[in-house]
Amino acid sequence: MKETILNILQEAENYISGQYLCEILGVSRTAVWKCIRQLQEEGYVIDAVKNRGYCLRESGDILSLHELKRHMGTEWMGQNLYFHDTIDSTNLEAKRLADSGAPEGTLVVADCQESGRGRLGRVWTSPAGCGLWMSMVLKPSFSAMQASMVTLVTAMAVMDAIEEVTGVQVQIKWPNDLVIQGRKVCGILTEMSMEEGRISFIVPGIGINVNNDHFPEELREKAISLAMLTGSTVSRAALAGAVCRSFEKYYADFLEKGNLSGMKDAYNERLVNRNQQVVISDGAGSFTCLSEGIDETGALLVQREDGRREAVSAGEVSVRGVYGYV
Ligand code: BTX
Repeated sequence: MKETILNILQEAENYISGQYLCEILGVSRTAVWKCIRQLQEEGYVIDAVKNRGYCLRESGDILSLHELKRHMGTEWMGQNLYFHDTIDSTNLEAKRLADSGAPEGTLVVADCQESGRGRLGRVWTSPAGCGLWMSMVLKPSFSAMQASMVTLVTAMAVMDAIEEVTGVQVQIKWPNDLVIQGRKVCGILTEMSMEEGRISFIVPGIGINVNNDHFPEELREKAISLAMLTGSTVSRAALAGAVCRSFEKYYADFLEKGNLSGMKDAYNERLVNRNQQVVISDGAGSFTCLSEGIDETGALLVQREDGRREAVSAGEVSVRGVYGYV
């Protein structure tokens, strides 16, 4: 019933009388009032005026299954949707679901992650009430060789979604970070499971700092949130919907072409350290080179100091600027 009242208030542009709600729900005024109180406790700003009824003022940044569904507007991504107030990690949960038969397009969103994960065993700080922590399940038929490109497809999707929802221009730090003013606003962790040489599923996990007003000491210089830039609260549910819609578009292009040729130029335009010196580190050590941009497989084309050119594959490498993170 609470859900129905919320839907009615969200669709209405003006006051809805208590009497009308009682009639169509077939319940007492007290029952309606209880639901209104619950919605207010969840954060909805609802005016209650005698002789006029109820009017929903704003939804602000409420992250819930209801708000996520309302903003999804997708064909397949997020149509099977899970929301958790707190979870260990949305990537871990998406992998558990994928393992037990969840379909392609399953989406897991959490308000807070207790064990948010970055790449190579690193920690992703995921406090409650301010970030968008989400993981998607893909069950593709392409080869494992193409899987690393999914991270770049995801980065494009998130970049467009952030711009659509906030108007903020984002840059990409190859292969899996989105940055603004040299600070990380989003990280992407793509994980894959194989069986008998074939991909059984891929889980791209996205962490976006949305409404954080501060970061722990160790991240203060490295991290930024969208609200810190815009000065206003951003709806995480609206952003999640925009990410999923944009992902469907880029992923379709990737599947059609089998590579990133359809988005390579747009990716390179936003590459934060394009045509700059970067330090690449892998298991064997590190070297300085000029970063020229990605090719259509998503590898980073670099020129070594002795003039040799090579393509560096994403994976177990990290890239940083000569003077710092970018
Ligand atoms: P990464 O290994 O490239 O980045 C991790 C590093 O980023 C950390 O070592 C730390 O320095 C920094 N960092 C940690 N938390 C934050 C933050 N909130 N904002 C900015 N910088 C931070 C990047 O890994 C991939 C992160 C993916 C996170 C998503 S959230 C949903 C999904 N579930 C999950 O457990 N991980 C993914």
